[in-house]
Amino acid sequence: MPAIKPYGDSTDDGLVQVSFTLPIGEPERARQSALKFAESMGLQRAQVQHMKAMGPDFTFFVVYGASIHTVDPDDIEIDERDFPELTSQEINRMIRETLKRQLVVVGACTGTDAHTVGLDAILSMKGYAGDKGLEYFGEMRVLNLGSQVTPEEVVTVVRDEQADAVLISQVVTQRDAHIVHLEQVRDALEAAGLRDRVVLIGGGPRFSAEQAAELGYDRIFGRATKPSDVASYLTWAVTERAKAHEPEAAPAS
Ligand code: B12
Repeated sequence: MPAIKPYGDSTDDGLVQVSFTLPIGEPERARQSALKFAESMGLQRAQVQHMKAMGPDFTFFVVYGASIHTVDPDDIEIDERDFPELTSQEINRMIRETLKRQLVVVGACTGTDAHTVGLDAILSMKGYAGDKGLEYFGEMRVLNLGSQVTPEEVVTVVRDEQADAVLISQVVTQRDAHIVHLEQVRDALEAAGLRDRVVLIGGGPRFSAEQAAELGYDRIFGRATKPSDVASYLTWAVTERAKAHEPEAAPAS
């Protein structure tokens, strides 16, 4: 496929609309600064379509212009799903047959983060976007610890409940809080000798799957995650792990 440009009014005209805020109040200087900034972003024939003072020292802009840049879709590596998509029947059956007990899931928003809607979307029976959450699965036992949970509380519940999986949600990204909070849970589980006993999953709107390795998580889920994807991954990962730890069958005598 050839390199492509955005489509505005006609093929390859490159027209895009961007919005941003500059920390400047004085209107004409702000407007010209916005145009100059747009030009330095590679926008030609830029026009300020909308500008609005945001208090005395800030101005919000919507700028329209023709981008000089192109993108070749063939250069892009798509993160292929590396776990099977399972139906709810398959999920319950796999857990029953492999674990022979319920799969125990502990979920929490840790640190200062009080955004629980994303975690609830994944865990609660009502789910998200027409998809049922993990509580829907008869073979899963879900412990939703809520928000502002400490890593130590997570460790205690994981140990007491002999959890198979830990799901941590982080929404606020200011000062990299989402990264720090995930690392704290990982470190606390490691210090307690529990890290290898659980499938550790992080999630939130500003994460991407590639961050799992650098954060020492088994999987990271980002924006608009479907609960059924998490249920499929979790079941697959926990049952694969259980099979790998099964004692070898004694040879027939
Ligand atoms: C609702 C909301 C709140 C509510 C939260 C109520 C609650 N019980 O959750 C309240 C009013 C308390 C709140 C407070 C604050 N908020 Co707020 N809030 C939002 C808002 C409007 C919606 C978030 C939401 O519910 N999304 C819907 C869910 C379903 O989406 P989601 O979280 O992305 O979750 C999905 C995926 O990410 C993923 N996922 C999420 N977690 C997990 C976990 C796992 C394990 C997995 C697998 C997947 C997964 O699956 C979910 C389903 O697909 C957003 C703006 C926005 N439109 O997004 C701001 C927003 C998140 N808030 C923001 C801010 C700044 C704050 C405050 C700091 C404001 C303030 N100055 O006080 C405080 C912080 C409070 C705190 N200590 O955390 C900023 C965050 C900026 C940033 N990037 O850091 C946002 C983006 C608004 C903004 N544009 O500035 N907020």
